[in-house]
Amino acid sequence: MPRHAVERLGTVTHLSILDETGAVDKALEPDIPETDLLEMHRAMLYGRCFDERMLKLQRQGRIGTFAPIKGQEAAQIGAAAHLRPSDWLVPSFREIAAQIWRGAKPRDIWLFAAGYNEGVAIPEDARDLPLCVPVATQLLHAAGVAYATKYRGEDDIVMTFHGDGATSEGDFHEALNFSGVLDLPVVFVCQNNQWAISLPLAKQTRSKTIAQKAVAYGIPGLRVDGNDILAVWVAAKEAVDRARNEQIPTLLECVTYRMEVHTTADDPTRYRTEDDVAPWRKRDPISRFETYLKAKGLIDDKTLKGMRETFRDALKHDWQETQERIEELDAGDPMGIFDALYAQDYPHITEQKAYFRERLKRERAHG
Ligand SMILES: Cc1ncc(C[n+]2csc(CCOP(=O)(O)OP(=O)(O)O)c2C)c(N)n1
Repeated sequence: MPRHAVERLGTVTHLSILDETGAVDKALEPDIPETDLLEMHRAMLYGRCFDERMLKLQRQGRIGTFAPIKGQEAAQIGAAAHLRPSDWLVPSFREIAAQIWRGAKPRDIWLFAAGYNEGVAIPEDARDLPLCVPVATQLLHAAGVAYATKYRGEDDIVMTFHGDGATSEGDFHEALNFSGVLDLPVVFVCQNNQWAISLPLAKQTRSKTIAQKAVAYGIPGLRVDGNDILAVWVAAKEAVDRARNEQIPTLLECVTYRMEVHTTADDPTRYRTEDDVAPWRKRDPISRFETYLKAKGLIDDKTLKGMRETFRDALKHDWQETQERIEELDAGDPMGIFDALYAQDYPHITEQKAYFRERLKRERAHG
């Protein structure tokens, strides 16, 4: 026969366990210890409170621009929950909840957002890369880190995050191909939040799903309700175990929604309406998880109110400390940005330093 199917490409599955009313599919419900459920809930709620606080700080002119996470807490915590401290987190720029889960301090996040290099210094023992603004470049960093991990014979894995917009970048495709062909222990978590600034998903790709893009690279692709922490947890566990035990990368698409502005420099009323957003308010990842936890008798309204108050007080205290530090700090020499990021000089960094030093000199000479 001159034309025949070469291969059955398989089916992309969509997993949902906790629906938007908080009802659970008993057959699929994972057996997660109660303490872990509560810890994940705490991280999601704290992430939400932190995000709200950060938005206020930006609106008051105290910090610079940032990318809010509202609505995407389940996608981040459900995935990051499987990382061991020695695993690697390679974020984009919208993963504050995951970064805090890994140990990032509010003070450092705020110092960075206020423009101080001290906030972006990588602690000696951390295996978290700093946030990465050039869209999709972090995916190649993640593949490289995974390659190094494998080369060293370590059993640590890499988890990297990206948006739906990032899948239109060449770096995304190179990273998936490289990881697939070299059998790298990496999990690509796509937070498909339906928007890349003002560009809706329908204009981003003709593909029905993001997960199916994995098929082209011969790696597993999974799609989950990204606002369902249980579904994200189950799928991410599968992906992390596969990366660790079999050195097989996975593309995990979490279908979610960007409830807030793209960044604080954006005005979404110019390109989407309340009718677009309203259905997603009902799908909020935190309230549905709370319904589930209440049904299990693990939390009640009084506890929730207390948690919010505790977080609010802690954030107030943390901001006071950050402010005191800002007063002590001199914005200083812009060259310091290199010191915060690189442990040693590499030839291309030396070159960039020389270029930047010259440029600063020229700019200063011209006032
Ligand atoms: C290489 C590159 N091109 C363009 C931009 C400007 N930019 C910043 S965020 C963004 C959209 C990213 O969308 P997506 O990947 O879906 O992530 P989201 O912002 O929704 O989390 C663009 C185009 C950039 N930062 N880097």
